[in-house]
Amino acid sequence: MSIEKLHVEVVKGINGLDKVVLRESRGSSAEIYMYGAHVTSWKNDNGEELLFVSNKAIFKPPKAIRGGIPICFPQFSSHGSLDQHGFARNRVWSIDSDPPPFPTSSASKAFVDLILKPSEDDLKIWPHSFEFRLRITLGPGGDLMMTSRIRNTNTDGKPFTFTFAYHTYFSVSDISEVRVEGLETLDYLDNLQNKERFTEQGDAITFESEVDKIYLSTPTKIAILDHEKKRTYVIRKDGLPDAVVWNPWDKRAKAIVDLGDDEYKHMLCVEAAAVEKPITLKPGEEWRGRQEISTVPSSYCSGQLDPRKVLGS
Ligand code: TA6
Repeated sequence: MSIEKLHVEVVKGINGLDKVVLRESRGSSAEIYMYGAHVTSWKNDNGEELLFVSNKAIFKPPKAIRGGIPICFPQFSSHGSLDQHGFARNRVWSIDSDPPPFPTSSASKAFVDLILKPSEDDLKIWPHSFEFRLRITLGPGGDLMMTSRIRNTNTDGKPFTFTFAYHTYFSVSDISEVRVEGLETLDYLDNLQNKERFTEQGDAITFESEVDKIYLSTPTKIAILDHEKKRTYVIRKDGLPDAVVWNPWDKRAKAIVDLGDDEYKHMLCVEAAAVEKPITLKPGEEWRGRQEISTVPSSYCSGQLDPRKVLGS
């Protein structure tokens, strides 16, 4: 295998769909379907899968893939007139062979640039010209970085407005044993209570029933502590003030056709997002939203994981 192919390769995935495989020398890897620019796998140096993808996921357009990292654009959830989560997750993206330069170039050779432009049909449901460029990079330490650059290319002089999320499904050993740190005491909109606004109480976020909340004005760093795996996911984000936390729990999981009845136990969505304050771009303007996810081993400290060690670093 050539050096380039070792780091970036386009192969056929499920149902003959094209996917890009990124590999780093130490053994980590990531897989991205061109359908949706959808990250469906992110593995560490030991080959352990870090993202949840349902056993019942349907890899067939127009259904979005259940799990991994769907891109929600130009609409998050039902916050608008488009179908749930917009259309970027169920369009076939292209390789962007000549992307405009990034201000900082990464040391990694394992990256891919993808682009989505609206089709004639897209313009009928969302009448705005745009260029959505997405760079996905696997860092030398196995961290996964995603940078979205969205530009208004309207020639009619009109601005457009959108909401956005990286709808990341993290793989967890047991949802009941997981804590999220960094969102405590923040305000959130509760999707299970007519999107009403509440303030989070208590120390950390733990899970014992369905959760579907949009935390507002969140810090740039959030941690998911998986006690059983002794693993902590760290999410760093930029340009994305909100953080959505979702787990469907047992009843709702049963109503989702492409999710196994018990699979909710092994997934947690923590989604870097811009929802409460939609983004408006004038023609020629560009928005940038970035998420970086990584893992650190976490150990017990008098019976509890010590989040300060994680969030303080
Ligand atoms: O991000 C949370 C959410 O908007 C939930 O309300 C839930 O419906 C979930 O996304 C999954 O949406 P999907 O359209 O992929 O079934």
